[in-house]
Amino acid sequence: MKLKIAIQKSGRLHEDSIKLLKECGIDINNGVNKLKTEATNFPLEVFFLRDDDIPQYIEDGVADIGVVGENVVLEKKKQVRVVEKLGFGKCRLSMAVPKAMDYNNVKDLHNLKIATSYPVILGDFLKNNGVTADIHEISGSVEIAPGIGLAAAICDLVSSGSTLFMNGLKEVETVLKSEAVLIANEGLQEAQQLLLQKLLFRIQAVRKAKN
Ligand code: PRT
Ligand code: ZN
Repeated sequence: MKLKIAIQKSGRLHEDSIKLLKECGIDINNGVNKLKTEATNFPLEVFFLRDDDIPQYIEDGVADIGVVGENVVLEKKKQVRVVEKLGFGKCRLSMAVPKAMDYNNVKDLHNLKIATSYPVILGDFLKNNGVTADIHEISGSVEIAPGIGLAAAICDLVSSGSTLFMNGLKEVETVLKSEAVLIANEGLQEAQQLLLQKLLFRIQAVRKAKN
């Protein structure tokens, strides 16, 4: 019996996800271009996937647990349990507008065309603020949208803020603060649940030692 974990194949969360397992004393053969591998000293199978696909795989039970940004969990709205915050991959989902725009509050977004890769979270945010706007979903390079006349504002992930700055944009609202989280299937079998507890115990010890 093994616990199956899904982590990002490549990208911002990949290294830290592997590092977390290492710090938990779990050795994995991390071959390049592999889709899955196994831990040598813990009953763990590791799947390497695109982050966007991870919530679905967990909901379907293809993997038992996964590491993914809270932003992705909230956008995908899958039936998964958020087990633990992991303290890396920190960023925020923010609204940004051209530097020259006279922006006072969220009502200034009314009737604007807003580009984002997070239409669900943005839709909820606008609704909660009583704002109607035209959400334009694009999958990447959101920050260039205002510059090429595709949208008047954007809603995108920010960490240092330098990408916004380089594109002549200013951050005007924080929609969501996010970090990597451990998620789990909602109907884990008892054996998997016990393995998750064991892993979680190690994760918490590692995190405590860092604080
Ligand atoms: O290939 P795959 O689909 O798996 O990866 P991806 O390209 O969709 O995601 P990836 O690797 O870019 O990000 C994975 C996760 O890392 C995100 O879902 C977030 O939870 C988290 N994260 C943390 C970030 C950032 N920081 C971040 N800065 N994700 C994206 N960014 C982008 C941001 O959108 C901006 O365009 O990085 C750019 C630079 O940010 P600044 O503010 O530092 O300039
Ligand atoms: Zn992705």
